[in-house]
Amino acid sequence: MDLFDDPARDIALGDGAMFLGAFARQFEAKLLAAVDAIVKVSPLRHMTTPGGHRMSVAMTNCGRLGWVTDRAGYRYDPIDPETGSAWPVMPSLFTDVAASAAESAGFPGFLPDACLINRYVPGARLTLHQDRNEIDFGEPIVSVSLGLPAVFLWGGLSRTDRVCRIRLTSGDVVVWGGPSRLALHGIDTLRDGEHELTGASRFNLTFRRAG
Ligand code: MD3
Ligand code: FE
Repeated sequence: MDLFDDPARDIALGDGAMFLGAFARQFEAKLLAAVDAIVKVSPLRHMTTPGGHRMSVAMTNCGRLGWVTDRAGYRYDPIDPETGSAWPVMPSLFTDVAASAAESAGFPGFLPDACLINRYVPGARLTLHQDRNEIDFGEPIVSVSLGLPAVFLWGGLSRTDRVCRIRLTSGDVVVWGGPSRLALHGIDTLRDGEHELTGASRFNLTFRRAG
């Protein structure tokens, strides 16, 4: 049996990167209800990269800071540029799930101030990149997958490293800290499918200490 097919399993993916299989499975419905409430205030939108490309992933944020991109660059901003107001407050369930996942992976005391909400529909993808807009690379990043499965691309620290493919399903959590914090990563083109809670879509919550 493939290790990744076991529904509840923790696997070290790399130095500081920990896969917590099904860690958030019991909170799926509540997490998605909170996402629904957030997108009513700060809607999902397709942002533009500094190079002028429209992202296939639709995004919004909650928490004190939100990740945004436009022709001027990538950054964290306390104001949603679409609404002109602060991002919705981060629900305590989000903070609690992120902090307990981080602690399970060996990073106690994680207190996220930014949650990026990504929505993928079939055909959407996220090309290999590094996350380097945060102030302190010593802080881990926690990601929670919800809805349709996706293939996560895990590229190592150099563009010449080979890329591993890891299937992420609803409720899976991955914590990226230590040397893995600056690894290249992405999401392969989402395949068609139907999930009982999200229909033909996948959500990813990415928790960060951004500023
Ligand atoms: C590995 N999101 O928003 S989460 C992103 O599923 C992003 O939406 C993907 O990459 C998604 O920037 C992947 C997993 C993830 C997030 C941050 C990382 C993996 C990471 C930072 C360093 C290494
Ligand atoms: Fe990323």
